[in-house]
Amino acid sequence: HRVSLIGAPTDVGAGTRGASMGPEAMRVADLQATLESHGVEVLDRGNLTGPSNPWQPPVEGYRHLDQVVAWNQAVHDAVHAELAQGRMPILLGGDHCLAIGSISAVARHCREAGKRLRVLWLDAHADFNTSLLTPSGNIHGMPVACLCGHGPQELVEIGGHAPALNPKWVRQIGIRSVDPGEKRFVHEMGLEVFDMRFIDEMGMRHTMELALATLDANTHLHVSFDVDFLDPEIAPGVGTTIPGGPTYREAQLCMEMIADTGRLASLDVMELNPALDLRNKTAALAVDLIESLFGKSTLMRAPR
Ligand code: DIR
Ligand code: MN
Ligand code: MN
Ligand code: MN
Repeated sequence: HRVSLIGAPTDVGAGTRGASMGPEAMRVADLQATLESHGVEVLDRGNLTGPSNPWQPPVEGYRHLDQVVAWNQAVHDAVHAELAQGRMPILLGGDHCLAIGSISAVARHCREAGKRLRVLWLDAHADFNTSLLTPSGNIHGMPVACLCGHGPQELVEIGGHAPALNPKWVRQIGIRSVDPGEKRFVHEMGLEVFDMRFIDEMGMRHTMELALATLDANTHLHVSFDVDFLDPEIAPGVGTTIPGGPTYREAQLCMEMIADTGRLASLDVMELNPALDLRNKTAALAVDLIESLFGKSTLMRAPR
């Protein structure tokens, strides 16, 4: 692997300030050296720049739409440039609205390179709101819908080709907070969601076997990791904590099974909020889990 770290220090899409400090917190938690210790070549491209957070109320169902578009355009260009050079981008967020820029770039690269795409969305939330469904206007609650073609034109068309994603390419894992209108829309669009009820009943192992089924040698696997996926007992440093998430062991297994596929080709690590963290422990946990994504395991073992 040749990895490029891209910092996107903004919280323009969120309802709580502080995710803008996420990239630096992951650097302080030693992300680069940790990956290098596993034989990964890492370039830190530094931070992207964009508009500051004006902290305004929503307009026609969107908060900070112009700022969100500017940041996503910057993310799109940066992520696509790394993929075009054969590198693996790791986007350090920043709030989860930036997955629109990141995943639209991944989808564009897959079209250009003739690859199949599979997106794993690890999150407490479905992020499938639209301006009409959203209770908050916060665009970090809308990226999956935008990527599937439901959102403002400026965001839906950011990769030049709309929609960026077919809902069939997406698997959501860990979901436990979906707004009422959003719930109907998830159902209507046929999104494949492995919610916490499913994980409780089937276990993380079976869940991941299903979510990772039908990958092949030509599949580009993108992981969009919202840190609020994790149980808040272990990961308090996020803006929207929802109880009842995966435990430390479940999260490790999830990451290790993704690593075993050998298909991981791009990654977002989003919504880490150092202003709400305790001595950077959520950042350290995120780095620990990223290590597992890159193949750290207790023993040498053959992938299943
Ligand atoms: C909620 C919260 N569904 C909203 N979304 C969050 O405002 O749309 N996503 N926090 O990560
Ligand atoms: Mn390309
Ligand atoms: Mn979330
Ligand atoms: Mn999210």
